[in-house]
Amino acid sequence: MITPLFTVITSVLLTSRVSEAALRKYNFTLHSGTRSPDGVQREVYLINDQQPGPLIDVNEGDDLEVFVKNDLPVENTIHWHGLLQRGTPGMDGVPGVTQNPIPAGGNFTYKFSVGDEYGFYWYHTHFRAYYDDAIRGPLMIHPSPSRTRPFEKLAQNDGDKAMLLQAERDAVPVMLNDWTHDLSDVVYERYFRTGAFPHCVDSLLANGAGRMECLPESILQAGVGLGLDSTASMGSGSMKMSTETSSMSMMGMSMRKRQAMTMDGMSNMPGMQMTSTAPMASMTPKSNMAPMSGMDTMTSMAPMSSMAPMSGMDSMSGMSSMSGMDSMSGMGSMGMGPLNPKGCTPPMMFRPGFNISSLPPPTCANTSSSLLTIPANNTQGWLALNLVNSGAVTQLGVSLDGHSMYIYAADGLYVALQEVKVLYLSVGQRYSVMIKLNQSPMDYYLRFASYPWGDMQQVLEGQAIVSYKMNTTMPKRTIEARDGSASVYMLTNGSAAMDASTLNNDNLHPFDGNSPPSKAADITKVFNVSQTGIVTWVINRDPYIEPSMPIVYGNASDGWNANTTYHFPANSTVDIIMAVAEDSMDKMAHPIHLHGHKFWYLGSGKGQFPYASVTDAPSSMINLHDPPYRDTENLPMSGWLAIRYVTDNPGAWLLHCHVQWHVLSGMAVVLVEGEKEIPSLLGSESTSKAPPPSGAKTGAASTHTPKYVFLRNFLMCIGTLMAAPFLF
Ligand SMILES: [Cu+2]
Repeated sequence: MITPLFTVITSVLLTSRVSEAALRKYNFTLHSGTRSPDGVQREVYLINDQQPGPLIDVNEGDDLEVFVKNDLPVENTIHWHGLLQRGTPGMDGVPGVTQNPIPAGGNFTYKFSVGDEYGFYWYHTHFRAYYDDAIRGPLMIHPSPSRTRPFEKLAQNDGDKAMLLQAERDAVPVMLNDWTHDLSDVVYERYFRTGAFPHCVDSLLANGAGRMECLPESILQAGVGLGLDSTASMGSGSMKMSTETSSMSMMGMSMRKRQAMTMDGMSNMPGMQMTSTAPMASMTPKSNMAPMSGMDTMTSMAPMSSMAPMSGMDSMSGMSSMSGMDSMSGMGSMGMGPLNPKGCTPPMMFRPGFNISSLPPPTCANTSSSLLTIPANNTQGWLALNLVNSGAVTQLGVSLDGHSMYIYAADGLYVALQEVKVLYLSVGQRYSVMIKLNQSPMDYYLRFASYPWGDMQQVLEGQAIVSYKMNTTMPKRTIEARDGSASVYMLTNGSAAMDASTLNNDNLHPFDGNSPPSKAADITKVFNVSQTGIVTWVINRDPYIEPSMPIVYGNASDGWNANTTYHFPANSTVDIIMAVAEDSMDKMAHPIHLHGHKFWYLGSGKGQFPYASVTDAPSSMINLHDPPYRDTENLPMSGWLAIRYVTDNPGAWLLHCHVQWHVLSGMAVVLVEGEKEIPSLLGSESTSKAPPPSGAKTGAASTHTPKYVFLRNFLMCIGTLMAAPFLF
């Protein structure tokens, strides 16, 4: 699975680090509070009074001990997203799989070593969807100095190299997430009761800061295509319209045969000043189509050759008469007609007896809450950001006005460097990016926008500000407006502006040369991913039901022999081929996350995977040579995804969709490996918890069938409503 040279290097590194390993201790208190992260007040769940939670900041090789006191009225766990928990299968923080939930008023101490893992991760509660209520935070493992960095090639000299390394050391964690004004329990109860999938959020936050920004009526009427017109009557530019038109390019996943992206993009174009406001329309005529996902069936749409980028929202008010969307009238049946005041297409499905009037009327009111400001000291040359999509449901496009981003790590690990203007993050994914601070000293928007996927869409953009540290004698220019600016690379609907380069997911080759075992897999599992009911989503046949006793406890657990639990022999190469079932009620994409492992992303594509195993597939379809190695990858809409991993980490590991409403509705399985070794690895920490501490009985009750979930949610909502007058 790993090249011999890599193994040797890793062994040397490990050996050299052992003496430096430190024990890092953190104390977390989970509690309720009231916050207005986007200008609208609501109850939030906080860690140490913070949203997001504290940064866990450790070095490669360190041991970590996190004491979690749960002062919330609900159960919780903390999962360390992307960390392998090698040798500590009881510390992964999944209720019913690796531990009992921490009861209200209870506590639990997580102890594990980060070993030879490094890079940017995040942690979040894995109980229900409570991370949407803000039980989440960033986790940074600083790599050993002896590791070679992919960005070192950006350095012209030793001084540059030192600046790059310092920028990496100072990298700013930026947690991006969608945000709703209701508690997650309320959102899920509404979904379960009405069947209306909650894809429509209220705002987008960066490190817990954002604002409500309502779209003009013209865009609401125009729909997800923004009403951009093929006649270029806006005269200010064009939207990048990939001929692929599929979710593939938008979701950062890709067809292996996709046309190579232009990585240098606009930055190499003569006369292209990043801060200029030169009309982009003059640059390159475009006839490609907008890469709006869910539009695979729309490739026959009339070309909208030069769709205007969003100029500032105000200037769009004259767009209502634009006819660009006329050719998209067929979208009505796909829910792509006018948008509601939140910028959303209407729900596609309801339970019998429910309809749009069953839902709270969508409203939007502008707020002026402050945005996250990231200081950038341009005397230091470079700024590094650690980006994560820590949201519930929204896939995000990200760009920084006027700057390229050099992607140097994906899901923590170093990758072959890519220069892009726009990158896409599925829920759960991380990217580390290096930014050269070579533009006019001023403020620049870091934009993050919901990009459409499947038939449920929302036009929504949030911003943070990257602010160059100023020499006081120099007048500071105001922030760049969107109006036709060549320095704005992404449109409000998450599309890349004309010729703005986007991340090529297939090219995230591991920088250390790590590659999968080349021989055929010992086990190939084919999982049909499907919506089998309005509120039932599954990975193969059956909805996942949280066991009342953790699966790591062995066959005493009610989940040990569940239909959604798979047992794999130790030290085997496993291929998992997931495909959206042809009879799935909805064919949307799913960000798939595997616990306990990084996996090699061998390939993805449209339709069903046409072979019995990856060995039978051509190399244009399956990459066994230098595939990306990560922990979260997209299963494309109406498509397939193939991953490979080696069962070298005894434990019970959840494989699930990271969309919170999907995993709550059953979209998960548990993969058990090395089962004979698990008991000896649980240690006193876990065994002392069996039987669970007093109060955890409610956790045991989390053996929730969907029906039970509904009942519990419903009762909680009623309880909340009844208690409301006393709470506020
Ligand atoms: Cu999903």
